[in-house]
This record gives sequence, C-alpha cells and structure tokens, in this order.
Amino acid sequence: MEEKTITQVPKPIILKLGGSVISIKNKSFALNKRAIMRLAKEIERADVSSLIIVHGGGSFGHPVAKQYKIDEGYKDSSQIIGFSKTHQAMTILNKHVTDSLINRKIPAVEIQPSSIIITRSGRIHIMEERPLTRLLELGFIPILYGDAVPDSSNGFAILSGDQLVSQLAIRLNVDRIIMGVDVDGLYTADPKACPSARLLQHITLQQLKKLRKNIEKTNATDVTGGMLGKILELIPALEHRVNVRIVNALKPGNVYRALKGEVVGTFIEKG
Ligand code: IP8
Repeated sequence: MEEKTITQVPKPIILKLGGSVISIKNKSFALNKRAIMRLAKEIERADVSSLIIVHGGGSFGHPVAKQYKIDEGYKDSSQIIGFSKTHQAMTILNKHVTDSLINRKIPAVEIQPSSIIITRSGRIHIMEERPLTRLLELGFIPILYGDAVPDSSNGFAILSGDQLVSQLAIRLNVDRIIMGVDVDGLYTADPKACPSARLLQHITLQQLKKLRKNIEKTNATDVTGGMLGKILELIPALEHRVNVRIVNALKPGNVYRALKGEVVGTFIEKG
C-alpha cells in the first residue's frame, strides 16, 4: 500500500496535567470531573496545531503503586498483581481524560507508556516514539501518563509523568512545556507549608538549581516526589533550551492562556 505523505508539522507543545488537578488527591480513585471537563473545553478553545498531553497519577496511580511498593522494583511475586493494578488505575484515569477530550471532538489517542518504554534503574532507557510522532503528523493529540513500566535492572519501576514530559521534550524537540499544577507556580518554598513563600514569575535554570534545595516535597503519598520531583525532572529539558511554564490548572482560563502563549504563573528558561 502507498504510504501517506505527511506535510511538515509545527513543533508540538507538551501540556502536563498534574494528578492533583484531574483527581482529588487525598481521596482514593476520586476524579475531579469538573476540572477535567473544563480543561477539555480550554484545550478545544485554544486549538493549537500540535499538542501532546501527559497526565499524572493523582489518587489513582499513586496509592496503588505505594501499596505494592512498585517504585522499589521487583522484590517478590506478590507485587506482580500490584503492577497490573497500578497500570489499570492509570488506564481508568486516562479513559476519563481521553473521553472528555473526544467528547469535544479533540482527536486524542492514548499511548500506553508501559507498552513503548523500558526504564533502566527508573530512568527512560528505551522508548519507541515512532507511533507517537506518526500520530502527531496525522494531526492526532497523543495522550500519555505516568505509568508502571518494565525496568531492565529492577524488574519494574514507576515512571513519572514529569520524567516522561522532559524526555519527550528533548526527543521530539518540542516548542515548550506547560505544567498544569494545583499551585500558582514555583515558589521560594512550599506554599502549602510556608505562608511567607514568594511566587517566582521568571527564573533561569541557574536560579532554579540554587532554589531546588528550598523546595520541599509537597505530599507524602506521592511516590515521585511532588513539586521537587517535577522541578528536578525538567532540568534536562531546560538544558535543551525548551522553555517551561508552570501554571495553576485549577484556575479557569490559565491553561487556555498558556496554550495561547501568554505567560501565567512561572516562566523558566535556560537563560
Ligand atoms: O503523578 C506517576 O506519575 P506522576 C504515575 O506524574 C503512577 O508522578 C503510576 C504512580
């Protein structure tokens, strides 16, 4: 059969939807349906020409992964069912996000990270990105998520959506990253624990590196380290000169504005 010729596509934007945005974080398997539906509307309205969506685990993936210690790698056979359940929890969450996008006629297509990625000691080692790039070329919106994945040294691992975002940004040479989180951006300290924390509107990679010791883990049940994990994971993408915007996706209109190129929240660049 003749291969369909694809015209050059613009550089994609990566939008990360944090688990604490699309789910209720302290209540197991609780969706934030209103946020998911509103975000689908904002994504539809922004109508960007090339987009990849990655979402986090929230109260779906994290509690199950923690219960079976999936992030610690294979220790005994009782964890095997836990790996399946962790992945299953993520596919359930993903189905809700994907459904709400498709309901707005956004051509979202799920790509299971556990089927295209093998990590080595928790870091992405092998990734088959061709289905993803091909879908992008055809005008689809690939949607991925943090997942339980096979790991060549530890049996299995938890791959955070943030590590995935950073790697995709580098491998696909994306235009920019938008991190939709549940706070207004990056602070000088954890704003939930420290009321004097100050919001940073614009920082460079060098300033970020200095700041990282001040950013505390935001939630003990988050096996991938909350805000600290996010920031550390974005460093390779920033080194690659991909700019990052951190926006509060719980506030209506912010994701739309960020997709349209407005600076809301924190803007981070290599500098
Ligand atoms: O919420 C972790 O993804 P994250 C996904 O982006 C699982 O850290 C399976 C816990």
